[in-house]
Amino acid sequence: MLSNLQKQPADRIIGLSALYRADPRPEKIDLGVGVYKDAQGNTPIMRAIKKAEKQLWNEETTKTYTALIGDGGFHTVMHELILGDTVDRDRVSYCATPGGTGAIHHVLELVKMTGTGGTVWFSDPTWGNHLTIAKHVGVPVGKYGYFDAETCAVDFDKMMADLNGIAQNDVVVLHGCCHNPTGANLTKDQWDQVADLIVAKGAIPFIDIAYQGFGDGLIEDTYGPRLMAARAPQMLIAASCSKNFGIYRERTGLILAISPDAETNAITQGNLSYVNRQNFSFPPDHGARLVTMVLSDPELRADWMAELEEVRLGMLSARKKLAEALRKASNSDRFDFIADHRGMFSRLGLTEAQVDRLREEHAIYMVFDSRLNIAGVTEDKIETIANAVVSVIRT
Ligand code: PLP
Ligand code: TYF
Repeated sequence: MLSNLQKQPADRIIGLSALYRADPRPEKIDLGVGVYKDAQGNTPIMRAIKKAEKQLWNEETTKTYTALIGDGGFHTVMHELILGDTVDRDRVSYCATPGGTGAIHHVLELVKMTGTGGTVWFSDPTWGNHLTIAKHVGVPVGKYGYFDAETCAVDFDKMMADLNGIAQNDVVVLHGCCHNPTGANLTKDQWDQVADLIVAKGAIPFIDIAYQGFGDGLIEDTYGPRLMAARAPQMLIAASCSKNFGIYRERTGLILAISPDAETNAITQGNLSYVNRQNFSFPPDHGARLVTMVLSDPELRADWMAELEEVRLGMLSARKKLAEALRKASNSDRFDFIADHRGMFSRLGLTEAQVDRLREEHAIYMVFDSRLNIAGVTEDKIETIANAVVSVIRT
């Protein structure tokens, strides 16, 4: 039986991490996988999370199951964090999942269960797992234009033209903030236009928010999701706590599904519970509980917000310095867009051959599509990176 299985394509980002680890060159620089690193190259446990963990160890009295959809306290704090007071709770269903990836998978399963057969539209490009999960779940997939390879900014005209062709009950996936892999994001005015168009078409927005607090600020990064939630009668959200709470391996994510009315919402909630039960019954609790503790305790929350802001500002400063160094090294403004991008990534617009040369000749690892992780661009490496990039585009 097992001999009938076909080989599956490997994840190229994870494959790149393995290549990096195996590289013996001491000067190697990792700008690949989207994991935050500090100036020393470590991925720290955030202070508030560590404190909450100690407190939990002391106070937790049981490890019995939570609910199939996870703990209600987690739903409440995450609703407040992402949506504020833009939607009434009686229209929102929740479902805790293993990571944001689990949430994406379950949302697509839920979409399939509706039986409308709508196409799920993704930005071109998007996070690779979006497309593979959609294929695995078996929903029809479409792509809308998003990125202008020439300017490395959003190609908004193309995006709107493509979205103009969507049908009622189609689902449009939007990155809530900090687009992965490009780093190019919609302006407020563009969010406004996209929301109007999606609502006018009777399509359903599906927001993937995995980097809240890494872009323009914790609340600023919810501009698009909140605007959409205020206007769309129904909407789906897959949220990840991996990055902004630094709890990657705890697998902490949440679905928030907004229904048109409270009666429909009761059915939606039952279906989300069903989806968890068919996949693995109860969701993981540890990470969700830490997030709940951090967000509910004013002191822990303030400390978490301060540390997240340090992380955000550090990446913003790295953007400015890298753009500046590339301006100097290339004697052109070709890479100025890096300072305008937001979040953990920027796509530089290099060819795959140039990315290969960066790795082979300079020991600089970025993803094949020339996406770099800005958290890896530490002060001591900026010049090296800028000079190497310029050398591979010149020769
Ligand atoms: N969505 C995007 C765009 C991501 O980049 C990630 C990152 O890993 C996720 C979702 C989900 O992450 P996780 O499953 O680790 O929470
Ligand atoms: O895009 C990234 O680098 C992160 C981490 O299969 C990641 O989102 C990469 C690949 C993968 C899962 C997570």
